[in-house]
Amino acid sequence: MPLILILGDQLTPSLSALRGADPARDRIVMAEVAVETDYVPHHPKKIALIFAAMRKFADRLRDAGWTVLYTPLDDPDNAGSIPAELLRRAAQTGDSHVRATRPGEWRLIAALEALPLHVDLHEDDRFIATQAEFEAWADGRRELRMEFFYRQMRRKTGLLMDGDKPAGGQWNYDPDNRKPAKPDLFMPRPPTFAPDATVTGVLNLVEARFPRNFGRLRPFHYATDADQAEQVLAHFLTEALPRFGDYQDAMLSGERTLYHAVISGYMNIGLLDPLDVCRRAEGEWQAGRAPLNAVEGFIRQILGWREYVRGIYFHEGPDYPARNALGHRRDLPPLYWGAETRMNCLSHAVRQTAEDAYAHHIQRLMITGNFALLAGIDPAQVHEWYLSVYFDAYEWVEAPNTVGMSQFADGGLIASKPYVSSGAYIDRMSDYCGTCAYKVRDKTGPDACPFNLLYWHFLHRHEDRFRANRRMAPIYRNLDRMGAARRDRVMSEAEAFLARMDAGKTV
Ligand code: FAD
Ligand code: DLZ
Ligand code: SF4
Repeated sequence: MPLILILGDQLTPSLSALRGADPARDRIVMAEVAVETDYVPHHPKKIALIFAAMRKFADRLRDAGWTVLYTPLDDPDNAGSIPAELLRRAAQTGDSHVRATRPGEWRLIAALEALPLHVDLHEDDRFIATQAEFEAWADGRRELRMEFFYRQMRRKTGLLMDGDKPAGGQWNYDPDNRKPAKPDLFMPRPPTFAPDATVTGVLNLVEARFPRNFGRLRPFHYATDADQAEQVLAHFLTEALPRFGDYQDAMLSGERTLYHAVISGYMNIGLLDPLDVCRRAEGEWQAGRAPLNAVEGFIRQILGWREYVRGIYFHEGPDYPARNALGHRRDLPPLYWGAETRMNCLSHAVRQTAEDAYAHHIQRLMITGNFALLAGIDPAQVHEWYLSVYFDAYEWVEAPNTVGMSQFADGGLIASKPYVSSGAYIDRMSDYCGTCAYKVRDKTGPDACPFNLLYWHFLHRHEDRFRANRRMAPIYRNLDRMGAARRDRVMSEAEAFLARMDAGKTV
């Protein structure tokens, strides 16, 4: 009789580990454990979301006739880790077989494989591509670009396909999707959910156990079961999807979610099915309720990026999160953990992250990620920050996005050029600069926007690597045009800024 392990991000009734199992015979093991809560200092909202969703899923399994051996975090017998809980349950029940769906993190896979029990790991087929499919696609390719993997996934699923051609004649409508947003009275807001008894119990536990973790626990109104997650999705499809494309890269101080779906946290723990989400979005286009540029852009994030980064994580192996191709060594400054900063864009992104455990993609990539890359922060510390603070952060998806896409620490495996920008891009795409203590138009001087100084500092210090990059040639031509005296001034002001930051001064 096997024990069936279900992890906190595997809350799906059709999970491969459950398939073929017998509720009358087999027992399910679920556990809230310190090793998982403490391997990075997760945001309290993230821990609360996982625990509440685990408890509700366990109830649902019990209603369906399963025996669930569930260990809450404050159970005096809690053995503290997933392997230790499995050993404890094995000793209790006399079972020495474990069936599990492959975890989304090398660390936990290794821990399960090291158990002195017979462990069967089943493929996590909640993803649209199998790892074998990704490996076959990657095999022999010089470059592993998302765009080509995405086209293969379009062909495989038939999503937005017109026979063997992309619907509308183009694979990618991104050139249409770069508009800044204006505040709008009718901006959609994702549905919120008042805590029920289960959620309240979890909130009290998390409050007592994680008082020092970065981030605000309350108010908490995320969805914590599949029905609620479905309401969030349904609301997004009707209210926000039609404008998702147009404003995908926009940032506004007063609007934290804009036209984004805020569903990653639910998809990543199994409350929503990615293929179903894509088909539902396609249906909106087919019904004439959402334009193709929006629907294609949205589907690409899930069918393309989400599947691709998972493929990369498992293709590259356990050392991937530790890569540091640019040799960046600076410590993550305290402003990432909420210390004061005069940079309005960073202040907004970090405050929102502390309050919501959510920031949308462009805030993650072009504000917090951009600054860390420009400032030369150790990518391992950046990785730990992102893995800790977002409600959707699991290593298989977070590490490729942070280490690869955002910090270029994989040497350009995911990104063909680094995602860096000066203040001008942030000014164009947001309303942050108008009320900032720094002046976005100042390139040097006491009020110069730090993104302006650090942008050139980054390009200058990594000239050997990037000057030959065809896509960066125009940028290096601008650096050349700057002239030696001006360039030296920018570099010394950038150095002075970094020295102040390293000394713990407010920057
Ligand atoms: P929307 O903008 O509405 O997009 C819809 C869905 O597409 C998302 O729910 C998500 O599932 C998927 N998606 C979009 N972009 C990506 C991407 N680059 N990679 C994978 N899936 C994507 N996403 C996570 O799920 N977990 C993470 O830990 C995570 N860490 C990130 C770290 C950095 C540095 C960056 C730049 C991006 C990260 N992302 C991560 C990707 C992306 O920012 C989030 O998926 C997105 O912001 C989630 O919000 P949403 O549901 O409103 O997304
Ligand atoms: C992230 C997380 C946390 C905070 N806590 C638990 C837990 O107590 N029990 C559990 O089964 N899973 C938890 N998780 C999710 C795991 O860390 C996740 O399964 C791995 O990181 C693999 O993606
Ligand atoms: Fe950010 Fe610079 Fe704009 Fe200030 S001026 S908000 S630091 S980009």
